[in-house]
Amino acid sequence: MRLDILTLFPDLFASFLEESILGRAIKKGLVDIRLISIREFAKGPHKVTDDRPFGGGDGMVMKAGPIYRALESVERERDQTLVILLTPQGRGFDQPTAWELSKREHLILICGRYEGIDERVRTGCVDMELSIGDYVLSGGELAAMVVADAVTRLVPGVLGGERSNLEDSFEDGLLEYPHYTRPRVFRDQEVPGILLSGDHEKIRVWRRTESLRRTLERRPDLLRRAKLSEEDKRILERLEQESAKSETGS
Ligand code: 6GU
Repeated sequence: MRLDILTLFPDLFASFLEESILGRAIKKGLVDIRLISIREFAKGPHKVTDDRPFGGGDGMVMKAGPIYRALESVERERDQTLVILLTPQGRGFDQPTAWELSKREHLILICGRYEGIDERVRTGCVDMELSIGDYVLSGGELAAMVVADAVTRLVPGVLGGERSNLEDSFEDGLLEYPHYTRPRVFRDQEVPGILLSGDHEKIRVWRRTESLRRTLERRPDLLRRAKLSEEDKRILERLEQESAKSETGS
């Protein structure tokens, strides 16, 4: 997969791209990530990339010209290139969207600054607008890293022999069960006995139960969309009865 990131702050990406899973994926040649500095496509001795808004008001607006020229400098894969603008006004980025994007050969991510970007960037060259949540970031750079990370780990081969991404939270629409490693007792807190029992079937049921319990307690909204088996539904019924009981104090 090819990923081109258009930004005013390319240096922000350096350590992110070197570290861990993404860094290895780049070294293995599974993903090719390039940073394009929008400023290099600005004109004049001062390389100005923003200007005052028509109609007046506070704040500056990113000019369309440098972004258009930066985009035109990126070679496209026919029918496979998707141009994405990171903006709080975009559609919410989630795991199904990450899967959808992971199937493309080429993504171009444009990092806008929060205050604004000339509307003609949206209307003239953007295929999709994405937001990573309902809060304000000063620029799209952190959002671009979030999207790059979530998408590239779904590219075949990137996760290698590690746990499959199908086990992750959100892949089946549930939160993950609790994890433990050595030591068995840590500051008076013990690992649940079942995990030491060696009984794989019991461990599987325990994990599924805890996964469902967490989702029920913390993100009941996810349960409505989750893929639930008949076993899951039985477990959930029991968990709901338990919590009803503890609420009435009986
Ligand atoms: Cl994509 N950009 C900015 N500036 N703020 C955000 C965002 C994006 N997503 C959530 N907040």
